[in-house]
Amino acid sequence: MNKKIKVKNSGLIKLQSFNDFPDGNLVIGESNRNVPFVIKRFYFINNLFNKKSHRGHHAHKKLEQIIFCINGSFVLKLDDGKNKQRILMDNPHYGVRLGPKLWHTMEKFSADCVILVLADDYYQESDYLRNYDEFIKYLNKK
Ligand code: T46
Repeated sequence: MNKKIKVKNSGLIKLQSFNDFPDGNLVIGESNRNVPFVIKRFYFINNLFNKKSHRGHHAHKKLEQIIFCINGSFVLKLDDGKNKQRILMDNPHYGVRLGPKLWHTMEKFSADCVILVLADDYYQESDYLRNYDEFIKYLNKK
């Protein structure tokens, strides 16, 4: 995993962990501590058996999220309208902040990949920018 994030409205979140090898790892996130908001919603994505799957392809207007790959791996592509970055998500101890106005795409999933996302708000379709041109226009609005 590349630990230097150069796009805006992002950053790395390190979770606390206890390694009890060979009896497992315990990995912890807490609202307003290592997770920089109060978690109102979480969702996970699994069963990524189609190697050609692409997910994401959108940005959010206001939503704050942290994305983790808690098993397997995938490639997260970020684009703040100026800078682009690809991050290999293969370390369950690190999450990536998906702040507002950050176009994101997920691809190249391993079959055992499990993605966990923490969000600071409930689902609202009106918060999504699902068209790239609309996203660029939204960035230049204010
Ligand atoms: C994101 C990336 C990382 C709901 O009804 N409630 C929900 O909480 C979510 C997350 C989705 N949905 C519905 C909306 C769509 O009809 O589930 C369907 C699939 O969602 P979407 O195509 O947006 O899934 P992804 O994987 O492209 O994006 C998801 C999140 O939606 C998005 O916020 O940032 O994961």
